[in-house]
Amino acid sequence: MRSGTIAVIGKANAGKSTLVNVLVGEKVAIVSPKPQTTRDRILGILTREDRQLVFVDTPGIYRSCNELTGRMMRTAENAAKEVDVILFVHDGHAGLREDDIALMKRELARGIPMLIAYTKTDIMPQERIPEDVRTLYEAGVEADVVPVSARRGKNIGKLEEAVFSLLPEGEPLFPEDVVSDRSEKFMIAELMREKILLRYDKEIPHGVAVVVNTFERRENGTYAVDLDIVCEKSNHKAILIGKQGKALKETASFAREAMEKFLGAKVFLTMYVKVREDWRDKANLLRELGYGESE
Ligand SMILES: Nc1nc2c(ncn2[C@@H]2O[C@H](COP(=O)(O)OP(=O)(O)OP(=O)(O)O)[C@@H](O)[C@H]2O)c(=O)[nH]1
Ligand SMILES: [Mg+2]
Repeated sequence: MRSGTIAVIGKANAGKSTLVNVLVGEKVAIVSPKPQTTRDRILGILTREDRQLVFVDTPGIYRSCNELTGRMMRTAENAAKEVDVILFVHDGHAGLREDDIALMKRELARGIPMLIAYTKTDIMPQERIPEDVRTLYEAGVEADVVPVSARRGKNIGKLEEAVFSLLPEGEPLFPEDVVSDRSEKFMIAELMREKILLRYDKEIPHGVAVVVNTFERRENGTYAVDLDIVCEKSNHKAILIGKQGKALKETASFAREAMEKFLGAKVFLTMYVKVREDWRDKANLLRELGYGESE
């Protein structure tokens, strides 16, 4: 039996959460086309007869511009300590730049076995893959590169085997039926945030926090969910709600569908939009909204 933890790190929007979801085979982390989707460290756990791979999904590496992103960077930084393997996710489609190479070298310097998942190969010219692998080799990035497409499920088994081969012998850390360390209530809040990320632009989704006030399973098997959508400016509130509440109604309907799929039961969803002026820059509000400093 081999078991261990794998820090999944890389630039914002590289495709880390998508990759963790396909490796685990279940949705444990939300995904969106916008950078800074993941705000917390989330464990995604894959267990087979001979192995347990505990993936640590992290917020993407991004230039921090407020208290929230500062905390996100520290979360990513801390997650890469004391793991067995670092899985560096590189967005092949975005191109290989000097700063990508510098980031990879910085991670290699930790002295932890590292693999590079070169992802999004489904949307890029195939001849660029060996070219980039050669560039990495010539730049002295001493890590195996596994080209994958998380979206098409290509080479995922190969990536799993490459990770597996780097893990130490050991007993599982989690029961075999557990796929995440996060509660259903956490995922409900995240699914709401995912649909907001998809629906709204610019600063609006980045300035939203979702707080679940009620999450109850009723006797008939349905769920009652009541949540607050907290934004940072009153004009954001107006945009979130939209003309005659249309934007919010549509977003809520997508979120409810996703929640029902996740819980496998009918959901009754109610919500309020609240304003907490500039909450992303206020440590006390960050704590109140569930973004307190992690360990
Ligand atoms: N075509 C293609 N798109 C992908 C692939 N993997 C991820 N994406 C897309 O890339 C975008 C970002 O994916 P995420 O998984 O949220 O990226 P992330 O690295 O977790 O992003 P942050 O949490 O913001 O740091 C989404 O629109 C995904 O659908 C892939 O293999 N192929
Ligand atoms: Mg993510």
